[in-house]
Amino acid sequence: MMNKAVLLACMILAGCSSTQQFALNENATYDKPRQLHNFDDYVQFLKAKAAGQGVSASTLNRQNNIRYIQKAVDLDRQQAGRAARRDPSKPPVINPNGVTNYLNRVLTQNKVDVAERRYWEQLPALENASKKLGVQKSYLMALWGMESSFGYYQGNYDVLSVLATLAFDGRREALFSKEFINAMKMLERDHIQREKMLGSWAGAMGQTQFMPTSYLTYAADGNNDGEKDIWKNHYDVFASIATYLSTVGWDDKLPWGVEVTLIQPMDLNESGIENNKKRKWRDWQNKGVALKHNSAKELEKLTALSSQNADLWLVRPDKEAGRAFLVSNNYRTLLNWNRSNYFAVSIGMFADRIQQQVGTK
Ligand SMILES: [Ca+2]
Repeated sequence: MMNKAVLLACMILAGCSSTQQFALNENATYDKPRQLHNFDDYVQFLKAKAAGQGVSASTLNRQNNIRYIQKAVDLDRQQAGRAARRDPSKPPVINPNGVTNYLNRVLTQNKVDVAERRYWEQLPALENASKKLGVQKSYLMALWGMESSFGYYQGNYDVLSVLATLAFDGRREALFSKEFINAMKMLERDHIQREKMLGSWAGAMGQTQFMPTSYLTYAADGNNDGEKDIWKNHYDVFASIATYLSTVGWDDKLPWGVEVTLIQPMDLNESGIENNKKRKWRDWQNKGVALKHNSAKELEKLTALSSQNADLWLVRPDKEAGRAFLVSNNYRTLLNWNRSNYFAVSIGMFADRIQQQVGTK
């Protein structure tokens, strides 16, 4: 917004020391070369943008030792490289076992066993969040287990440093500079102290692995002590996960979905989670969609979906040759958390297995 334009608290550039802040508009761009000797200067540029969004000079000046973390750039490029490596002139190679391979890797029996133990340990905190916010306990467990291995892996990178580094690197500058500014807002509001503000190489924090923007939007105080502690307090961890899901549309009367089989060929265009592709169970059934497994558990889920007259979408992550799923809006909610079909299917199946193993929702 131009009327909130550049506001110079320090008018005479020659007189600016590093301890004085000037504020920059959110659309300001950095025009010096992205070379390591300019990194500290770039950090000042990001701080000036944070000042433009109301972060105080005292908060900004207290954040020293924001360092360039080469490892974060390497990991980010590795991730981008995997997506870009294929020859763009050739059609993408689809692995019909993509979902299965992914599930074999992330959803092991050991993980389900650990989830069962943790479930009983954390029952009061799970109950609290589940009842107050309307998300089944098994899904809170599944997200907690996948995101941080039940709180065990939270990452120990200095969050301001990795966010500044990834913004400076430039591949996703808009995203990471916004996260840097929101991390500064977290410090300004005293949600966390700098030395404890640790996270993954991409800046995801705590047992929920929230980015700063998600923290500011969805973190919740589950034990009513005035703090939203996603790092150490399980009441806050589960309340935060549940607040995220319920805010983006979770319905605890519905399961995520069921695995299906197509008894007659269906055009790939019928699948997808766009609004205009939703149908009721009867319509899908008439088009040749059937339950893949006729177990009591799958029948119970299908009954919940059909008796609620839920909108359902057909999802085929590995295209024609791969597995197919009929999913509720809850699945779309999981995609809001992480835009990967593999991830969303793994959370749904993990929740099902947790529920089955503990014998209760
Ligand atoms: Ca709390």
